[in-house]
Amino acid sequence: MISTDNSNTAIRQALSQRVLCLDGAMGTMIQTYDLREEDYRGLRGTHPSERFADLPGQQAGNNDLLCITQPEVISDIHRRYIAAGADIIETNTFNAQRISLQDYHCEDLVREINLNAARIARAAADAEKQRTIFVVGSIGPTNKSLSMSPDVENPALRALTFDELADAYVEQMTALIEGGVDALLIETIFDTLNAKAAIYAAEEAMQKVGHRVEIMLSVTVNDRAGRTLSGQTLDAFLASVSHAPLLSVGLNCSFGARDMLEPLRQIASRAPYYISVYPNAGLPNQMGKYDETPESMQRDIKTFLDERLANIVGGCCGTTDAHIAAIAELTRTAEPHSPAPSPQYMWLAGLERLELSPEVAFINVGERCNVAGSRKFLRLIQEKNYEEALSIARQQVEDGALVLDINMDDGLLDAKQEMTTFLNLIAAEPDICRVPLMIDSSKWDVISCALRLVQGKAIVNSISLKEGEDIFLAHAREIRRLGAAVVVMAFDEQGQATTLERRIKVCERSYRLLTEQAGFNPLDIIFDPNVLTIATGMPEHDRYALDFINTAAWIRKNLPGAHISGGVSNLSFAFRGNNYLREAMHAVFLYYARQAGMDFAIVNPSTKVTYADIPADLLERIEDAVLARRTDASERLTEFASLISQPSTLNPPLDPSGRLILQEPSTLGEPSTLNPQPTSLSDRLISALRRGDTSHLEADLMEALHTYPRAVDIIEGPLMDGMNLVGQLFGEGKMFLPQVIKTARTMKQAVEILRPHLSTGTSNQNSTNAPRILLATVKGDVHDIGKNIVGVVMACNGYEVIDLGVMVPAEEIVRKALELKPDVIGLSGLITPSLEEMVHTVHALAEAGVNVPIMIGGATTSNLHTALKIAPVYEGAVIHVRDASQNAPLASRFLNPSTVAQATAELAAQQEELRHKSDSNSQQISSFAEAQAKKPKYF
Ligand code: THG
Repeated sequence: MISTDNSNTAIRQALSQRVLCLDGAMGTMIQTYDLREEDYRGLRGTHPSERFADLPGQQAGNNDLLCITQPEVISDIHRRYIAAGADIIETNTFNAQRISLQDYHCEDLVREINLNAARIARAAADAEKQRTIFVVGSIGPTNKSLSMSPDVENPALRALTFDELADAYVEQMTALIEGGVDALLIETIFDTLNAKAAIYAAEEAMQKVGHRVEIMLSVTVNDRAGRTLSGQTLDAFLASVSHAPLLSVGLNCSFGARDMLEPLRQIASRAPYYISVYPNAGLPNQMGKYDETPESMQRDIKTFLDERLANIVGGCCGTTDAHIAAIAELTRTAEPHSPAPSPQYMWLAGLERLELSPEVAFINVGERCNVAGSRKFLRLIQEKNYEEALSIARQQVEDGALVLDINMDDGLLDAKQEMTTFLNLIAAEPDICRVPLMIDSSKWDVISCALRLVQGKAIVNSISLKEGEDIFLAHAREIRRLGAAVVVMAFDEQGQATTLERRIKVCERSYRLLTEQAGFNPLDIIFDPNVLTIATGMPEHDRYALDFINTAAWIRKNLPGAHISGGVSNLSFAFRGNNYLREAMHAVFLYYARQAGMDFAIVNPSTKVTYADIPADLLERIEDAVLARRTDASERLTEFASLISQPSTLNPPLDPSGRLILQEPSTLGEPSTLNPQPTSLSDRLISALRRGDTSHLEADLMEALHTYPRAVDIIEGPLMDGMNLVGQLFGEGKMFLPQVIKTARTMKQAVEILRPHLSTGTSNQNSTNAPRILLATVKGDVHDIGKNIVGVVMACNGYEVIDLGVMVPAEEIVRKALELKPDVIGLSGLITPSLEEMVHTVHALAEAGVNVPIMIGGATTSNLHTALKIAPVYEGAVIHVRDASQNAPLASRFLNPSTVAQATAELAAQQEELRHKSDSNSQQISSFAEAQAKKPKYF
């Protein structure tokens, strides 16, 4: 067993004293060497070799391969960054795991690339004799998401499993550690579950090599709402990775430095680690070049350092050694950031964080998604009616549940499979997965599988000492590595603890084992001292509730940090069928248990009965039973219960003095809904789309069919208005991506409901053939997250989507365009060289006589570049699309005969204006000679 102590690494010591400078982008620097296909393959260079001559596909762009084929180039880049003043250099391994390398048919080179990369960087670092240079292994996210489905038809699908990703990372990280890196930098995190897989893998890799290195995380904030692409807030992200022994967390990539200030302040104020920040050199401009000069970036990073927000600063996409020199200069005098104190309260997370602060005080966990605790939920799962099963989850959140318990344990169900399906479906519902989940199962394999599916910080329900210490500890350690809190039942080898003494003994023993041997944070431990059924008529059961309450008080006093929970509905099983009485008992129990320190409870969140509302005579009898105040308490309560005639009523009839009127039937109306529907039909449709709420969609659309002249008018009227509103809210940061996708799915349902009513001959919504969109990531580029999202959104909008994948050569796109005659073509690309490739592709399409609208999207693309470089080579419309929420409304404008003329004219005018402006601006650009004179000198 190797030491878990990281407190003395040299990099940690350096960070305690000063701000360190991280190097800049690898890609931008590689571009300065103007490498060609033959160079990537190693056919040319200092040690030319035929080894990779026959690798299929294109290799230009496969930067990680250069660690084998052009080590001098990589070494030279490290040397240039060190000369510029970097204290930390990153290995050239951002994509060097088998999942990404598969795109280049290089998956068998993982070990060699990473070993080489680490050694090249190490050698460059060690060659510097004046200063200590640290080497960190660059670990990218891959282009697959563990939390989001790649397929519109199937939100439960995942392109990759946690274990596949973790295994790929273990392979990469093992080689990096062996090659001598000081730390692993898990960077450009867009999905926290991917990062959790990397953290999990890092632990395993360190165990394998028998050597510990530091772990650093860097997240990418993807929209103006300050969330990750997978929808988490930064607070939720921090909570979800808080189990890892991190050296630093921070931000990279994103927009330019200026837009990082707010999120940086947020993360720096909360995270109990050193803080890193390494922005892009701004957003790519029309030429695909990055606008921020070393001076302007220096100014922005100086504001971070002046506010003492960072310990590590550097550069991401678009930065070069000139930028790093400017940044390094700042670090010489900058005051380092002091990490925030460790959190005082428990952190849990879904898409949002839940902090158990004194203001929250109490967490009610919704019990209804439990096949063992709800006949209705069981039936829905048996019938695979997931839609309605999800609505039970949603209703509980609306009713105020702060956490949702999910339990699929049933003899006739495949619990693991059902858990997987349901958790993946929940992940696509932002109004449900906003809250943390409680994974409830008595089967370890169900728990361990479930923890690999949730990106947030969940709670495991439960583990116990019933099978002895070894299993208890093994499970606890695994839960910790997967980043969850845990409910510990008061069971041991002898069984369920029912007396006060035994409950205390088992909880105390569990606490010691968890904190002293499994490395558990006491704040992440929740004891369940067993809520058992009272008033059963058996005297042995009389003290069950009271003993729970007293155990809770003891735990609060003696086991610092730990929490207390219980399944409250168990208490009243003796009164099954009498919901009012049951809920009244629960209210009384919670009233006393909360005072004793119970701060979690698994309950039905829709309960309406409160302690204060219970009529005095009933209250007395319930308190007698809960607090074991009389030996005949159980009898007296049972007697009272039989007098309450309407067993299921929640609002018992009271007389004017507040006493129950017994034996009077009463009826209970439907509970009023929390969100009243907007009144006008079009408002209702727009609102349904915006909220992704399909519950009234069918009825509203049927009504619309009577109001609007043609079905297509509904799509192009209120539904498109809804999509536009979503696009606008997304742009303003008021909605985030999972919500946009949910909206798109609602649109899909709407289109499907309307499809039988769409007559032929109308614009793009055609009952016989749906409009067809051809999508491709252009040659040289393997990024496809954005393109895949567009595919989902367009499919939802009734388009037939033909996705040609990544690295698609222009000829292939032309061939498919001629063969399949799409109504619109979407070209995607993330890296700068893709801009040129897009010009080439669009030109080739034009040559082939294609003139359908082309949509351009991806990080480096811009309105300006589209207007200046792409649109002029094409006869039809070339439309730049800012984000995936815009594709459908834009496409519809260009495909609808009644709007196309205006849309085309507006686009032409807008692009003309951009070209004109750019013309007049270019007057100020320095002459070639001036530019040459400013050329940095490297050699
Ligand atoms: N401790 C912990 N976890 C738990 C429990 C616990 N998980 C399961 C359970 N106990 C808590 N959940 C429920 C859920 C429902 C009910 C009781 C406990 C319940 N259901 C109705 C009944 O059985 O009468 C069924 C109603 C219906 O079918 O709709 O009471 O103690 N850690």
